[in-house]
Amino acid sequence: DGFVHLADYRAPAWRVLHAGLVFELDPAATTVESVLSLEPDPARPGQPVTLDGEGLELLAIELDGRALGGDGYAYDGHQLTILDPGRACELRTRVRIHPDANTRLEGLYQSGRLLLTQCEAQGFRRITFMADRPDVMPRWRITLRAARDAFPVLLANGNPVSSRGLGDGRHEAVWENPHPTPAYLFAIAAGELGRVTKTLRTAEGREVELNVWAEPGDVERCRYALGAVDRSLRWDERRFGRGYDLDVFNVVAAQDFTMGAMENKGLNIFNARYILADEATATDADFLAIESVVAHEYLHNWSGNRVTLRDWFQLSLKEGLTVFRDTEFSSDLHSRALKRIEVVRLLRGRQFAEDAGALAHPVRPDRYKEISNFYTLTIYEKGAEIIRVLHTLVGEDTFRAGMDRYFADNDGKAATLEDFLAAHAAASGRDLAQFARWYAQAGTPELAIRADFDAASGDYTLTIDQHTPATPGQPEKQPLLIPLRFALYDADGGEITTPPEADAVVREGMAELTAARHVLRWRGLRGRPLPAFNHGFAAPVKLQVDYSVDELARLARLERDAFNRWDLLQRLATDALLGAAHAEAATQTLSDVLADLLEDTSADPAFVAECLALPDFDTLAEQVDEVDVEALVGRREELLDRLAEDQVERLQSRYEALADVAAGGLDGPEMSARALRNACLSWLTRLDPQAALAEAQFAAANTMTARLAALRCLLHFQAPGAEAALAAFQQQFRHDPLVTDKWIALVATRPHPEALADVEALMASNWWKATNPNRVRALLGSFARSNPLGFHRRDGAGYRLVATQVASLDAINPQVAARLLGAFESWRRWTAPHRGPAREALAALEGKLGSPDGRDLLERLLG
Ligand code: BAL
Ligand code: ZN
Repeated sequence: DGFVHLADYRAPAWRVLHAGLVFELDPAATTVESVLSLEPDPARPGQPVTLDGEGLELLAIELDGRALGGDGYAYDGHQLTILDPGRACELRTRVRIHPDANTRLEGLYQSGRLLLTQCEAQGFRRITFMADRPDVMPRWRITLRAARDAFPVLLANGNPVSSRGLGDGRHEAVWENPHPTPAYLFAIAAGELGRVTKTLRTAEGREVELNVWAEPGDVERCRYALGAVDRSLRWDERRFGRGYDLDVFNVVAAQDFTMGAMENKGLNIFNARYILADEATATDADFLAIESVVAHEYLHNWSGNRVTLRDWFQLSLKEGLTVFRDTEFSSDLHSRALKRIEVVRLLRGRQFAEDAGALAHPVRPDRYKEISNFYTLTIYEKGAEIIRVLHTLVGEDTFRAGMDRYFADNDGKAATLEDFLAAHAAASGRDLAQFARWYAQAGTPELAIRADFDAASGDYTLTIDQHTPATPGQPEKQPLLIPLRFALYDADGGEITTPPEADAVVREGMAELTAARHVLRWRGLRGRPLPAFNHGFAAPVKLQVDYSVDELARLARLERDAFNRWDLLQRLATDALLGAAHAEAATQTLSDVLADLLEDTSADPAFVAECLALPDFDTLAEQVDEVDVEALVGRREELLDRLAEDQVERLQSRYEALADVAAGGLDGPEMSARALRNACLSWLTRLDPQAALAEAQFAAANTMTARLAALRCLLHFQAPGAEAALAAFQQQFRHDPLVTDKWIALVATRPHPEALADVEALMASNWWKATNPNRVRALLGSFARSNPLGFHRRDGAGYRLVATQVASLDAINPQVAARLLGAFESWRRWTAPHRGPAREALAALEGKLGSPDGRDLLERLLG
């Protein structure tokens, strides 16, 4: 049926104990000589050796020193099969590959003047033959040879062993990776690279050299990333007791890279946007993203590399866990509340939509056609939320004990989610069978909570119904184990701490929901209490609780949990936009609370800025049955206009007062000041685009954070100075692809149907580079995902543009194309005038996509 099924998993019949590779590097034609030490599984005798190899030009093949003739092997362009040798043996092959023709950016490819690799998930088979599956984990010796002038630096996984000149202007470097490592973690990087470096001693006493490499002109912009590597290493020692295990840790920045970054053993390769930064070219958000992605990749060294995956169905075992770990890292180093807000915005805006749309899938799928299509928000972000649920249930100490056990029991192995749960079950003494359903069931659970108060008896009852909607292939759902935090406030604002009578385990303000319905009952209360739920968003669910506007306003003052205070404002804004009955009251209350916040100079300005940021279009769209794009955008703009009018003096005063702190520097208060200042600027420009405030900020800016925010205001509110500012910005940064991506994304997201023409003009210009994933995402990704008025034009031109580009990108880089196609995931919920053109644009793609990635996605979108 074209699917790979989890149930069909078989251990490999042959293991690869050691891989010795020799590369003769050349962009046009690289040869790879490979010696694989193969060993049969004694339990499965008589099996042929089958190795993956995608489109390789086979030059030579020998088994145990003897050339194999045509009857000894078969190669069909995808798989190499060798008749059962009947014993452990050594297979030597030589192949030729063509990095300069590799626009997929999988396997070995050229980026500028560098040669680089990307192997996860199945790129290694494009380099040479291998059992390209994560449960085959050889040790590696990698020899790189190349012309010294073009490729002075030669990097590979593991530790450097030796280097020497070869005469003829060529040289050689040998690397050894002593840890059993699957092929998806293989990496090399070669070319003219400079570095920033630092040597440190780990807690276990190992001297480690940390290097961050980039093309020579970019080296100075690697310093922040180097610091982030250092902080990540120390944090993993402290918080998880995990040390680093090689003599070097290398990171390389690449301008052409499909993913964000890649955790290859000892040699992380990064999209340059998650490495290169200084205050003149990177925003505060960029700095924080860099730190978190650096941490993510570093932390994979244990959660992913030392303990790897048995098969790709377990992808979230490393990705969800590592997102949980990098999120904890950022929360420990900066503001936990702000990090939570950032994550929840992503969940509600994007992951919930994915989990409710045509592409919904469980965190552990049970079948796939193309694994590349499963590097999703569900695998990553929902996967991390599930780990957080476990953490909430068992607490930090028991969680740490479970992690210690998981690492100890599975070190050097290829593990499953069952191994992970077994370790945590043992450490906590809990049965995690019901918890495991989180991995099997797609869809966002909904909790509907009804409150009843009997004034005569003082009995107060909360009835909590749990429901998970149907998703593709999963019509029926079972109840999940959900930890629901709650608090009850009495009339004086005090917290009622008496535990309820309950048909669920209840402790310290948390109920463990396990059934479709639970009832919590308090007796003899003096008045109707005010309940609050899900503090810190401990459970990744949708809550349905009826609150009056007065109750929301009271809660906004009572709740101490910063996340919940922010969330109440989101709720007020949502009611103002979608809650017909009390929309006006909600608007007024929201405005009053925002006024208090803007006047509260003791509150973290970044937190105030988050409160000013209303739920985005995606988050709102996720909460209505049918998405009327123009109406939703229109209502949101009206609300913003109204709120801005109410606050104009406070906005002006905060904008001015924060100017000095915001002027520069990367400390928390400085970033916070810029966040609020830019939020104020946006609201003030909205009110009066003619005022020269944004123009002045643009002209005076000495950080990219201030400059880009001003440019955004000018462009999006179509202010008088917009064109001149854009031209100046383009000119100033024309040699910097990452900064160029920034203005391109601003043009592509101008909230107007006419933005389409600007996108088309850019595609016809020299700025367009279809082979560069960052450029494609900046222009088309931003347009499709973050410009509702442009993408959803009534005439269907937005859909046609994106679909047409998906077809041509599919032939260049299928993963980038497939990701773009995902912008249609919710198309069935769009109103009829949009649904028709969307369906037509998708149908027009049938027969036009050559890649399995694109075909799989299109089939699911139309299915
Ligand atoms: N493993 C792919 C990139 C990442 O998640 O780190
Ligand atoms: Zn990852």
